[in-house]
Amino acid sequence: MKKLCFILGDQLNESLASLMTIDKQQDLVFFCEVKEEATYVVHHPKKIAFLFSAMRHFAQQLAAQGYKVRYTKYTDEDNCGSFNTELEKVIRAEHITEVHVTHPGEWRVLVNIKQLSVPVIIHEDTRFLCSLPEFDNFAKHKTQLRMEYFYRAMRKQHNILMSHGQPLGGAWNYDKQNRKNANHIKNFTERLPHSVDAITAEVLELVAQHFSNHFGTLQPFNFAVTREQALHEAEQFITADLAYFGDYQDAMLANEIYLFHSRLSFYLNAGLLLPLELCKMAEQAYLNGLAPLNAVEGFIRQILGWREYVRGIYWLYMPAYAERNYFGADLPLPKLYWGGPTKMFCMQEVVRQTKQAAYSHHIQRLMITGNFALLAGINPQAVCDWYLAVYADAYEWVELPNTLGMALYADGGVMASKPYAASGNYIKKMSNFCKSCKYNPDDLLGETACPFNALYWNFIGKNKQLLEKNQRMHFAYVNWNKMSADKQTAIKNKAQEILLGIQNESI
Ligand code: FAD
Ligand code: DLZ
Ligand code: SF4
Repeated sequence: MKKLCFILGDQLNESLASLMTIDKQQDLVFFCEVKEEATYVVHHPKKIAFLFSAMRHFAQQLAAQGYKVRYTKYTDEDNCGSFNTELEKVIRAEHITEVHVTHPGEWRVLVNIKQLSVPVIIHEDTRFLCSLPEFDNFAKHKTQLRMEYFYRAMRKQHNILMSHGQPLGGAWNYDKQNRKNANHIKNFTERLPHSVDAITAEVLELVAQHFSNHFGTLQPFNFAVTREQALHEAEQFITADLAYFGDYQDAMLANEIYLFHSRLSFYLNAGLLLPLELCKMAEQAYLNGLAPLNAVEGFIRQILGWREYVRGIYWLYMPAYAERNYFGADLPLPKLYWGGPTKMFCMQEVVRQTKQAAYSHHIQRLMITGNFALLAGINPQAVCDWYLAVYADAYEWVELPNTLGMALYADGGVMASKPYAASGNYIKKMSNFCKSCKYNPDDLLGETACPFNALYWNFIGKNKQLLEKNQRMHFAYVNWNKMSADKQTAIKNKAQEILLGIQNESI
């Protein structure tokens, strides 16, 4: 019997369960760069370059440890272009009798890989802290799932920020302290430089040649592409930025992409870093007095709570989840998401940052591009394809629940207890964007009124039947119901004018 361990581009870790089951001397490890994966959405060139370079470095590392590694490069002449065609080729050539793979991160890949001509053994992805059966068990018999209760159970189970069975500091969550804007802050940590070695240089040339038609700029390229480099990124975050992570988690600034965010999602999701080690590093920083509890708890909640929770939701509800469209939203994705002209400074700036860095921090994804798509009624599947393409940390297991569920409420409340809908006032409070904008965030109906305002109230009015009974929407409907019929009509007309303007690129 000869086994093949197939390692996907987002599984670059030595602890993989599928690697543990093979015999180094006899069995094969296989990686492949294929057109189907690189083009099923128009991935950002930085995302493709990061993954191909990280895959090649990891393959080299395994070969140096004595594994028998076979690697198909994107430009190999006989590259068949998809996972399964490449796998069948190796199965035939190497007389493989069994394929071992760690649970893929996307439904579509899981379904396809089971079609191979030899038995396929799917191993649990032990990088995650909550296994899929454990999540099913958490979800069983509950009428409504909420992240907060899942998170508390995870804190207890993994004994993180706990003392004698109680949360450190006496509370589970310090989110109320984490809502400051950062308009007064001028200095942020300089990014670590990562040198471009021969492997990365070859990949950059390949990506420039084959993917220049994809949205996004390839250069400058400064991603960590090995575990060692990713660990340096993590250490830099813990020592320089973690202390401020909580306070400024929701703040947004023009020309400042990262603020105090960790920018570690690329490395976590690709396998270069592990979630538990990051939680432990953050906990230790608190115990050493390097960062306050609100910051450390906030950071740990994202990883131990949200990240594990969205994965559980994805696998619990797929494949039907991807089709959900609670509001029946059907507007095509406007060109401004691909850098088309817009006078809305916030949208222009977030799309610009995204194009440059293949990154945008959580609040920008949720409250700018996500909020706008929700209010304008853009088709959820089109929005999800955009998020999957443009962010270098995007894989469907994490992108879909965040976009379709959290940002668009298209799942009708599985992920979020209410839609994250907001008017221009929120953006004015949490960013410095409005100061550079042609629109006025305090105006609802005038010529220069912020488009988010009429779209927000139009969304509230239009979806009254679906949302009014939600307790958390109470104040919005008290205010909507207080408005005169004339004002409500004026809002609807203004929103129609804006929606038309979005299509003809005059907004
Ligand atoms: P930090 O703010 O420093 O947070 C620390 C870590 O916590 C992140 O690295 C990430 O691993 C984890 N995390 C934080 N929030 C979430 C969350 N909501 N879900 C899962 N993990 C979380 N995250 C992705 O990794 N891939 C995606 O494709 C993705 N798509 C998103 C789409 C939308 C519409 C929204 C609202 C959020 C999305 N997120 C996604 C979650 C979040 O925005 C990113 O994880 C975060 O911005 C990554 O930057 P960071 O590493 O600096 O995170
Ligand atoms: C995102 C991506 C891209 C662009 N290319 C490849 C590839 O050529 N080979 C590969 O193994 N993985 C790639 N990936 C990551 C996969 O899309 C990801 O592993 C699956 O979607 C499962 O999450
Ligand atoms: Fe965005 Fe409105 Fe502020 Fe302009 S005024 S930046 S459109 S929120």
